[in-house]
Amino acid sequence: MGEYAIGQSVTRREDPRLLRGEGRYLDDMTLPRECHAIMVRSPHGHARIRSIDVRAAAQMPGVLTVLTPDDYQADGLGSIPCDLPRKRRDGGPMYQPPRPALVGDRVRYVGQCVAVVVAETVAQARDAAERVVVDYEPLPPVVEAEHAGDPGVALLFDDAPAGNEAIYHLTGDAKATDAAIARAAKVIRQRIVIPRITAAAMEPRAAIGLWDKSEGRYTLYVGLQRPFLFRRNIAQSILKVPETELRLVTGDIGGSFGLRGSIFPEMVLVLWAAKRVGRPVKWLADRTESFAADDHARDNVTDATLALDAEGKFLALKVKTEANLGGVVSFRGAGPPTSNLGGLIGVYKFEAAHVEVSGRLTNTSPTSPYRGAGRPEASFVIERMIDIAADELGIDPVALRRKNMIPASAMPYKTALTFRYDSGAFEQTMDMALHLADHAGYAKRREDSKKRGKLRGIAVTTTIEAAAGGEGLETAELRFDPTGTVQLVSGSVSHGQGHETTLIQILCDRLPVVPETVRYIQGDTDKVAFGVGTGGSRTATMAGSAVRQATDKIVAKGKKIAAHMLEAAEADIVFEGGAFQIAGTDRKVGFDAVVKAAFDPAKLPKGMEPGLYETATFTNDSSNFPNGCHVCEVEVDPDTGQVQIAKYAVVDDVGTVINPLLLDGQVMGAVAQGVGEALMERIVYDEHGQLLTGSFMDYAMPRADDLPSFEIENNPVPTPTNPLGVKGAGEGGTVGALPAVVNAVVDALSPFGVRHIDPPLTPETVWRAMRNGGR
Ligand code: MCN
Repeated sequence: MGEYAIGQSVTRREDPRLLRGEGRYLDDMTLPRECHAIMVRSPHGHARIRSIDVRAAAQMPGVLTVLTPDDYQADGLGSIPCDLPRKRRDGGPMYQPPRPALVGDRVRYVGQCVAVVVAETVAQARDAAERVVVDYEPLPPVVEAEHAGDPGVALLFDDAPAGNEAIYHLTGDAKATDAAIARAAKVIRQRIVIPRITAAAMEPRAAIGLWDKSEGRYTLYVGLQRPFLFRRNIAQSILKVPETELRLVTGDIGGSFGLRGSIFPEMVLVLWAAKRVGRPVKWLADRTESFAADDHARDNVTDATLALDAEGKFLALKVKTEANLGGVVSFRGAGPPTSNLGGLIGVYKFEAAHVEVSGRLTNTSPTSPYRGAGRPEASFVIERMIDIAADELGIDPVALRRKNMIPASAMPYKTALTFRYDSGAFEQTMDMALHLADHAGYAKRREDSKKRGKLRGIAVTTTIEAAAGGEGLETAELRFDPTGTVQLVSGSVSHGQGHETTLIQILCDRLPVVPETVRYIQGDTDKVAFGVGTGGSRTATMAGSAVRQATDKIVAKGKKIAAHMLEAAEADIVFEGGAFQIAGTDRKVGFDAVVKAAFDPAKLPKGMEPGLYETATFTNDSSNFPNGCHVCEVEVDPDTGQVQIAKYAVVDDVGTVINPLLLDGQVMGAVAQGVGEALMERIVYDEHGQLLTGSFMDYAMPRADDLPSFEIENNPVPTPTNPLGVKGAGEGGTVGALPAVVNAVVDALSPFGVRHIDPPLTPETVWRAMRNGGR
């Protein structure tokens, strides 16, 4: 308690060792007798494989084995599934193409694994990989979802549905939406293109596979988000062994952002190769390999229609999206285009909404969730459409938002599109943001910019997203020692969010343990009984509530023990100030004494099991809805098109704030990712399916000097959907930043007649927009 409690800005326990270089990332691990794998990857976007000849490679120095698709098939290994089933156009199950970890018939994107070479050293494996001869017959590729169904475009798989459409998803009320559009006074239509981006985590993807002959089981060391989901799928669907024959272990993770939420072929290949060669097999991607072979994200084209009445009241939103799934449907690939569509109508009242999504296969790397996973795309559409509408109707964009906002008094509120908002004070949050950003002083700042020859623009955008939904459980376990120290075991996995600090704060908020002595355990399927993991901004909600539940169980058992020690009735015992006390008296026993007694059968009530270890599984049946308001000001250089973010303010409602310092870090990092997406990041394939952005020379990442000093405040409205009142916080910044930055730039360019520009707003794009009015 005290300093280490909910609401305190405790500095991260993780940081000292990470900053001293004492972290244990994947590449820091070396196992005895370890050898190395290099993947032979497709250089073609689309090609038939005529033959694979590994004879020369197998003779190279240091080579232990070269494994091919035929070996894969002969060993009976399975296909990597898609874990989020959806539907296809005829209503049947979505099309799930086969996805063996090595492909032998036809490659469908640059970087797809065709063979794996295992050698004593990385250099030897790399040399040998260059001697693997694959005879390819190039085929015409398609790289854009919009064109995947064009006449003459081949199906990527012989049994794929027409138009390469693997997923067809509908939501909302089509009839009511069309009726509202038909009677609207004003109808705004806009095509919006959200480019393909990539996570580019600090430590590229890596994996070590181990086969322990004496135990008769596999161990996979890998950075991941969901240990048990991975274990089940890899064991059952791919290796075809019982779950107990696979252990997954993760150490420190150099960033994930959704990337490590997918099962990748390389994970399977190192396990398989380890069994084949009888030694641990390590694989570490280099950066260029990551650009090609990591799952990418976003990449969709949306046609949006916003209908308003004569007073500017929103009536309906209609959205049709073509989403690019890539060359196969990834493990979580069906999620982003279909899972967060409720966000399309934001924090606003609508009569009706309707969404139609086509998910199409193309000759590009598979797409997967990336920070926000559908949420920034949704927020971008609505917030862009509102600014266009405000411009066309001549209404102030803040006033238009205010007019249509769902009032706090309407909570809980069932929206016109799937979501049921539990709580939130959207208008108050916007007003706080306007104040924080000194919105009133904007006109003067714009004049100052003008004097310096710069164009200034401002945007006020709101955000809302679903957090902690879907996989509705998480676990926590508290294992006390007789001396009062404790191990906190979490089913979740941190990739840099600071879970160790956060969850120990929740523990210490309730129990008087010494924070420094708490040992935190995560990410090892042998040490953790079960859990779900991290994603969808769920940990503070789910793992946090599980820790709270586990502390409640400790208090409940402690009361029984204390009652026995104090010779009082259990009902008379209260737990206050870190001690168990007989209510209304000064007779009490300290927490430490109760812990000690818990391990001494002689001190326990008759029939009580000794020990003090409690597990808790928290379940929820609904998401919570973190929301906020971003105010962004940009300065544009009219000569070069260079955009500078001049000012950025955020007010967030993430419910109860567990750690304001860590929350600020989450918001800043997330906004930075949104800024990158808005201004500079873009994965590009040419018409031959070749990847043109294969390094940081071609793919721009935001750096510190691209960002201003952020102004951040909170407007916490605790959610009733969990015992802590917390809402998710890990993604809101990214969700809000994409529309905030783009809207601000469009505002700055409005004197040129620019109505819309698709990101990324590189200097060239902005410069051209100024010259041709955005067309
Ligand atoms: N927090 C808080 N109060 C709240 C909610 C959260 O103080 N009401 C703080 C806590 O410190 C908590 C952190 O924010 O540890 C994030 O909590 P939460 O929103 O529950 O999100 P998760 O921990 O489940 O993290 C997932 C989220 C997602 S989906 C992506 S993607 C993402 C992100 O977090 N990837 C990250 N942040 C990341 N940060 C780092 N450093 N690395 C990543 O890969």
